[in-house]
Amino acid sequence: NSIQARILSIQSHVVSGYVGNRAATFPLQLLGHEVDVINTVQFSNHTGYNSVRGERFAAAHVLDLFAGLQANGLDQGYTHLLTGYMGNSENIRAVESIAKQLMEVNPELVFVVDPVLGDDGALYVPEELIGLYRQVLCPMASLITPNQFEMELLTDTKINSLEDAKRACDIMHEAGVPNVVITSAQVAVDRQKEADKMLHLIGSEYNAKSGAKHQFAIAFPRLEGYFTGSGDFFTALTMARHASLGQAYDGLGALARACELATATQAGVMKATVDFYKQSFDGKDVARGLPRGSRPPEMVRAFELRIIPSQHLIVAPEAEYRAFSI
Ligand code: PXL
Repeated sequence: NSIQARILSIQSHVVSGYVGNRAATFPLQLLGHEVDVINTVQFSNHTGYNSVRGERFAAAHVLDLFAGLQANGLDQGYTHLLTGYMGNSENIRAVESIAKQLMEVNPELVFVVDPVLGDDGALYVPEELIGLYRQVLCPMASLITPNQFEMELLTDTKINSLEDAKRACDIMHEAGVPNVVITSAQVAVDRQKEADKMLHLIGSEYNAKSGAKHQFAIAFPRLEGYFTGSGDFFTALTMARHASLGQAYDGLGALARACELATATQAGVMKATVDFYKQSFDGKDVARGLPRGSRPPEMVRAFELRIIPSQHLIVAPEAEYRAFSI
């Protein structure tokens, strides 16, 4: 963990609970990195609760904070820029502008983009964001972490197999992204083992200079639950591990190792979260059948990620998850 990143993270803030910056900052710091934080919204809680108070900040506010950093030279020295949920095109344009300015200061800047569009076949942002991620943000990114649905939208392909996933990763490499992680996919291998309830992370690391490429998958158990913020947490973990491993890998391999460690932590924290939920409700699933937004708040709360009680799993995950080449 000797390599320390200096990160600017532009994401949501919630007073209570763990999504956006509240899910990303702590693991990044715990793994030894410096994190500066710009909040795109300040909400009382995430949008999975029945009600939400607070406000979304205008893109001009985000740009104003960045201008304030510049005025004092505080924009100097960032090694990484991290962004998650944006929700509208103005925010994407603001982040594009900030990324460009930071890349002028540091041409080696690592830009990590979680292209948040939707999940399980449902888009939860305006459709125009697909093109903006595809044509504007992703081509500037060093690492992207879409889920299966988001990857299908970005590449305009359907992912039914590991082969499909590899081809989709190649499309993003051609668009200029060296590190691609499909955070969870349900592909043919999973369906053969339906009883096992396994999902796969699919990663692809490409060196445009040498043409070398490493494509891999990691199987992990699918847990039933109503998780929120798990994508934000996972992207932060992957980024933190990748930043630390950096120069320890001469050739390819750093992305796969970062994903192994991030998957191990994620699986542990998700299990701790489910266990807490079950313990809180005597093992009963009190939200069964209830759609997002109409679940009892005490139940939504019981499903907040157990990040703080599981901090030992961030520092040193207990399980081993192994990447295999595909
Ligand atoms: O990425 C999850 C997320 C981020 N930010 C806010 C949210 C959510 C999910 O509900 O409500 C404000």
